[in-house]
This record gives sequence, structure tokens and C-alpha cells, in this order.
Amino acid sequence: MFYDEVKVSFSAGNGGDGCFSFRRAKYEPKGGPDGGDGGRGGGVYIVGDTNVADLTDYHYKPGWKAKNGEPGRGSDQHGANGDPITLRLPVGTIVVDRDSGDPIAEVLEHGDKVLLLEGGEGGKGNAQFKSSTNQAPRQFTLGKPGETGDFRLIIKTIADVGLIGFPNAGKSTLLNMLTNAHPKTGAYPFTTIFPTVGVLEYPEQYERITVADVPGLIEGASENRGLGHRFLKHVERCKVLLIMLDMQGTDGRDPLADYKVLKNELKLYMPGLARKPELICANKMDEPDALENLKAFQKKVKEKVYPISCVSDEGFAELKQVLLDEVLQVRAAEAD
Ligand SMILES: Nc1nc2c(ncn2[C@@H]2O[C@H](COP(=O)(O)OP(=O)(O)OP(=O)(O)O)[C@@H](O)[C@H]2O)c(=O)[nH]1
Ligand SMILES: [Mg+2]
Repeated sequence: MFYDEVKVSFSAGNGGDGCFSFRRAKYEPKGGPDGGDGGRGGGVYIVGDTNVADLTDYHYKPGWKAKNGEPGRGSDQHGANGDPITLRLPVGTIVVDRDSGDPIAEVLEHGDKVLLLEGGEGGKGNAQFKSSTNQAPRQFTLGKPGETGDFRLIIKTIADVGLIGFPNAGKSTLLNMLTNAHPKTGAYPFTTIFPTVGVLEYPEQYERITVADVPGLIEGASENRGLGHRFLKHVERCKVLLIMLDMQGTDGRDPLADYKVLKNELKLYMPGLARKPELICANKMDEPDALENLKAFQKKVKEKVYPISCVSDEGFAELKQVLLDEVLQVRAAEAD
């Protein structure tokens, strides 16, 4: 099972209490105050880690707490600070407040580290309250509680290109052929049940882009039919969308109808998604009806379509190049 969304509760450690104590030494019957301060509670940090694939760990253990600070002690001893905890999350995870739904933090790259919850301050020992007018202070303060929070962790895959298509269009097959990733493929719908990111290399141009294969969409995806909505979030952050159509129309599918449904689902899910730069590729061009269907398709849809076949690798070189060009264009625009 792949967990890309889980509910968790984290708490930072409480501060240790300040200490109330007076020096007791053999020849010093009225020793001064020597109660030390409490230690600070440990904070809760999150860090992006490419070695963490999903949120399974947090599904099984949703509660995490950092150590409390230790109380101060006599002889002016400061209590030890509580150890912080650092929670490793998949790159692309956002932390959302469970009550308000507001995003609070995110880790976008390997090593990104954020302090999510601050540990409580330690209390002051009575030694701190000594003054010229108060030689034997009886006050001290308690440690402050650490911050706590109920969150939802959500992974949003980060890749340059997001592959969008109906189940069985051949998305995973393409990723297998073009990149180092090897998602499962199969002649049945919903073979892919979690997103996979592959790296597409351009050795001659010293470039590389990442491509995310996400589970197939069906009509109603934006309303949560199929695996839809849960997975559309994985293309929210892609720079370019590659819409893949089964141009053979396997199992009585109609590529034009598929295209319209996909466009509509993207728009319904999030208007911004439908406005992302998009490329259309017609897969399965090795099949007998594909060419005829492509001609009919192009009569209705004027955008350029890239015909490919994952069987013969027809059209791969051109598709690869145009993907790079589009991604570089968006990167350049983002850099401005
Ligand atoms: N003839 C032909 N078959 C293809 C081509 N590309 C993929 N297929 C077949 O189409 C079927 C579906 O391929 P997948 O890559 O699993 O499809 P998918 O889009 O990832 O499907 P989901 O994961 O279910 O969304 C497999 O049986 C592939 O062998 C192609 O270019 N030509
Ligand atoms: Mg697949």
C-alpha cells in the first residue's frame, strides 16, 4: 500500500521546571539560593529525504513527541535540554493544519529542514530571582508546555512532466522505455496505483528532466471517482503535462472523447492545472486503426499531436526533445 496522505499528531517537549533550592554547606548555614533553570523541551523538525518513498511509517505510527527538558537542580545545575526529533518525510510533502486546512510547511528538496513545533522554554530556578533586596527568593517558574499540533501530511509529487491519461493508455510503458524508472505495466486498467518518478537523460545536452507517471484518470476523477482526485494532486506541481491518448481506441475507446474528458477533469480539479503547458501524444501508433483515428482527431483538435509507439519507439526522439524544450522554457520563465 502506498500512503500519500496521513493524519498525524506531533508534540514538542515541555520545558523543565525551574528549581527551588538553597545551598546547604557545613559552615554556611544560610547559603544563598542555588535552584537551576529547567532545560528547554525538544523541538519537532521535519526534513525532506529522497530515501523515504511514502508516508507508510506515519500511517502506522501517527503520534510523535520530542523529549521534555529536565527540571533544574540544586547547586545551580541547569536541567538538560530535551532532545529534538527530526522526522524524515518524502520530498514534496506538505504539512497542513488539520483544523483550518491551511498549509504550514513543506519540504521540497532533499535536506530541506523546517522547525515545525518549538519546544517549551525551561522555567527559571530561584537563583535567578536573587537581588540586593531579595537574598532568599522563594520564587521560581514552571517550564512552558511545548507546541503541539494535529496535521495532515500530503505528498505532492514533484516532477517536471506529469503523464496524464486514461488507464491503459501506455503511460507506464513509456516511462519504462524512456527513463530509469520501471513501474509495472499491464493490459488492464489501474495497473499503476501510485505515482512513480523517472529521470529522462539528455547526455548530449547535459540535461535531465523528471517525469511522473500517475494512476490513470477516468471521467469523474475530479469528484473522486476511480483513483482520480487523490492522484491529480500529484500533477499540481509539474511544469508541463503530457496528455497521452490511446490512439488505437482499444476496447472501444474514442481518443477524442478521452481527450475532452481529460481536459475537463483537469479544469474541474483546478483551473490552474488546465492552464499548464501541455503536450498531446498519440500512443499505440503501431496498431491498425491508430492512423485513421489520428487523422479524425486532428480534424477536431488543432494543437500539435506527437504520434508515438512504445512497441517500435516511433516518435520517441521528437517527443523527448519537445519535452525538454518545454520544460526548459518553463524553468527559464520561473527563474525570471
Ligand atoms: N500496441 C501497443 N500497445 C501498447 C503501447 N504502449 C503500451 N501498450 C500496452 O498497453 C497496455 C497498458 O499499458 P500501461 O503502460 O500499463 O498503461 P498505463 O497508462 O500505465 O495504465 P494504468 O497504469 O492502468 O493507468 C499494456 O498491455 C501495454 O503493453 C503501444 O505503443 N502499442
Ligand atoms: Mg500505469
